[in-house]
Amino acid sequence: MLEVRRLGTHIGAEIRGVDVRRLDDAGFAAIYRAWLDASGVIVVPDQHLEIEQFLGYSRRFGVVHPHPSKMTRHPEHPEITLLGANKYRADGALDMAIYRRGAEDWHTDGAYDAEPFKATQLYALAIPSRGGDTLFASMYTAYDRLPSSLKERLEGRRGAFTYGGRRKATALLNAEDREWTPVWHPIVRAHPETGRKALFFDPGKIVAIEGYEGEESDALIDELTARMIHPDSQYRHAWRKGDVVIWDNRCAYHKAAADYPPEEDRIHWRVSIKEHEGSERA
Ligand SMILES: O=C(O)CCC(=O)C(=O)O
Ligand SMILES: [Fe+2]
Repeated sequence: MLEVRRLGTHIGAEIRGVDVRRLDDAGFAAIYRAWLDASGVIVVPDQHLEIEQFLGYSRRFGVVHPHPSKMTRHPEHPEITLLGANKYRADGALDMAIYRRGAEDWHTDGAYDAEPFKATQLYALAIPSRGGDTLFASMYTAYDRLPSSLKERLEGRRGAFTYGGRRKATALLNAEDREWTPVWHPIVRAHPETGRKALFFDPGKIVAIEGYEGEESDALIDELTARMIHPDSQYRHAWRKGDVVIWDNRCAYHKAAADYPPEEDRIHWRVSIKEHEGSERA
């Protein structure tokens, strides 16, 4: 029997009693409902997946797309990104872009794309003896708790986003893929399935907020950065081998802790999932 247990107060649920390789439509519908109800973070522990089974389960959530970082793609399955693989360079130095991937800022995945990723899903292949958690926080709570004057200032405004943002952090991209034309998204977005408003913001990818010039835009970005996360809006996931975790980039922020012993392995298969077939760069 499928069991759903809440994790954080505002975000996260764990599903027990399922094997995602053998899930009928009613079972998947229950998981999907729990996912929407849990602000978009679902943990399914103790799975034993081959790569095609992970892809097959991921495709039930939407359309699986290759990530723009070509150098971290699985050599035979471009839709799979390998997290944490090849983190030592040939000269023995730790590649910080790989080790600290996803750890610089709280973020949502794919804001740089005309159609940001609906979801991201990870499957844990190797987990270090300590550290290496992933933190999640609700974008619904972030929006709900903005002062009403700020909500008014943001209503209808769009942000411009690129892959590397203002820092131009593009180390995981091939040289020919590093130039990005900004794309525009509303900063306050109603979730297309739940209808709830969420703060769609990413300090590492936003370059400007529409209607504000230079310093004013930067000041507003700093204010939103300070207001996007609340201690009680979070769930911190401590990984176990075999965990499948999916998050909804339309209502959940995340961040890697990147604090594990670098000489140990922390490896995941990762997929980016969209709502639609897209024509974005891949
Ligand atoms: O490795 C992690 O914990 C998450 C990294 C990340 O930000 C991502 O995969 O999008
Ligand atoms: Fe991420």
